[in-house]
Amino acid sequence: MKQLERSLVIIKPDGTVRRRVSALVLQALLDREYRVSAFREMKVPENLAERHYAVHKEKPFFPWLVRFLSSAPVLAMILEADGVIQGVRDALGATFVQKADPDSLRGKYGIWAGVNIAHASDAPETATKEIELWTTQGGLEESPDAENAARAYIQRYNQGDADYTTMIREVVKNAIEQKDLSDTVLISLKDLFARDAAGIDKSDTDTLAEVVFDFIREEVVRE
Ligand code: RTP
Ligand code: MG
Repeated sequence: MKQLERSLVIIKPDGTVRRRVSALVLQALLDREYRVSAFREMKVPENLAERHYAVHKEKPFFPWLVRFLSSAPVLAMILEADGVIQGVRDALGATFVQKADPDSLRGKYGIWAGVNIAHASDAPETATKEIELWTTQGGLEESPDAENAARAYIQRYNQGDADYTTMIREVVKNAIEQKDLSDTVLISLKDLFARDAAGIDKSDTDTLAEVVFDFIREEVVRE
């Protein structure tokens, strides 16, 4: 029997701490009829984040990217279907949030630039490598229960109308435009990332806020 194509997909910390947003992203992926063969909420150790993004090791943003992925829990999963690799990337949209189609998942829910709610494998060879890495080093396990775990996550968190995307984007955009690196910005980010973060430690949502604040600082200093 031909094995279905597989993709390693991660809802990054900025997605996962916004519980309803992550449930909506997950729902949108499952609506595309992908099979979920592994599903795990987890904190990413820095050495796993470094290995996951090893292709970007020489880039100036690499240390920031590793801190971002490790800041707060993520949802790591393996999705399976013919064409799943390109399909998930199409659903996510362009890497940089401002360049992503407004109807794509990054366009709807991404925060700013590379703070873009999700990762997805970009080719069959990288998918194989990433799945090997996350199953051997990240405790991600293939299981017949994975699909139910993903559906239970959606059921639990897709209620209500919590979506702080616009508010968080406004804070980031205003801070960059006004070169505002005051405590008020950091405090606002800490508040917003904690609002819909059921079950996630405040220290983790605070760390994510600090990582996003560092991104703002780099943007302001670069100009
Ligand atoms: P991903 O690997 O996370 O699925 O994203 P991608 O393929 O669309 O983009 P890639 O080029 O692989 O970049 C990996 C992640 O690094 C961050 N990034 N920041 N500051 C920057 O210039 C910059 N460039 C990339 C983003 O979080 C991006 O998703
Ligand atoms: Mg990539």
